[in-house]
Amino acid sequence: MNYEELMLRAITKAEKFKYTAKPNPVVGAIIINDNEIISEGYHEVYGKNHAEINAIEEAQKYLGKKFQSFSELTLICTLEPCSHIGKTGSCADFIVKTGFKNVIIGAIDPNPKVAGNGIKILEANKVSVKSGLCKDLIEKQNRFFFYKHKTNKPYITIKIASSLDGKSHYNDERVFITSESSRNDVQKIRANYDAILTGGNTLRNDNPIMNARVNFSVNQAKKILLTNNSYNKESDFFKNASVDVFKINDLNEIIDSYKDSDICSILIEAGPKLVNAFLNKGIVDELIVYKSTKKLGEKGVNWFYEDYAIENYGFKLESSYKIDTDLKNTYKK
Ligand code: AOF
Ligand code: ZN
Repeated sequence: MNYEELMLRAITKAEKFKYTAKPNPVVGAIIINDNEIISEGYHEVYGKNHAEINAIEEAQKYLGKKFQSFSELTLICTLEPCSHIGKTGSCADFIVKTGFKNVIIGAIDPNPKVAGNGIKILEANKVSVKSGLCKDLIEKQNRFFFYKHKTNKPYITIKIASSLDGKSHYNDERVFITSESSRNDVQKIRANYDAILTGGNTLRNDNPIMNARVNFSVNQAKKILLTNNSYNKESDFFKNASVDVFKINDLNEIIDSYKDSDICSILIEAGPKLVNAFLNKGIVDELIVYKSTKKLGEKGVNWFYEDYAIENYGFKLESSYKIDTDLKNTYKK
């Protein structure tokens, strides 16, 4: 059978679990004999079975029917089987114990707990391993996960809504700047991220919930609150959520504290002060600006105080398109 076609099938089908597997990567595994697919498995839900385990458990139903021993079969998996005992057991050990002799791997797991150790376990137990098939595609598919482990920091995106004249809000009154369609688009963006960060001012002024209100299943993001002042623990932000509260001012220290956690991406939704403070630190990777046709005028609070501020922070426009009457601009470094 064609390994590349099968790898592409595993990648495509794994994508379906993008929102429920996060902050873990999406992973697919396919078990074949010479002429047919015996079973498939996916990492469907964070904290639950890894892809290989689901595929092996499914294949066990056909033992003695479609095949006599696992040594006759080949396992194709998009990510290197894990070597660590995490929320579930080690996939590499389980593959050896099951009796496989042939494993085809897409990308090497960049998680330092694994990082080649899965392959070592397989090879030490006389399993033939080939890796690197469709590697680039898999790294792109799990871009936050690979970014985190390559750079030792989560991928950070700031999302703002701006009036045509570059304002954020009025000090004394709450206004919606962007259209309903843009606000629905934000819900989908939130669904992609592992954590959502805001500041005390936004919490006190807007009482936001900041979860992803979408019509599909999502492992909701962790919430992060940065504040030096008192806040209402009963506010909507805290409902059904795991919230980390920081009273420290060093933004690098806050982001650094996620180095060894599962969090691979953070979406910042905050006001101009905190947004500019993050941009000044140079630790932001992406900036999404929803720009409306509405003007707030003199009374409005500026997002930035200089012309070309976004460019001066080192960002380049990556994409720009209309959502209803708004413009969605995405900038990257
Ligand atoms: C695999 N197969 O399907 C996935 C893997 O917390 P745990 O125990 O679920 O482990 C999560 C880590 O395992 C994750 O960071 C990544 O290194 C690896 N993911 N490995 O063998 C899978 N999802
Ligand atoms: Zn595993």
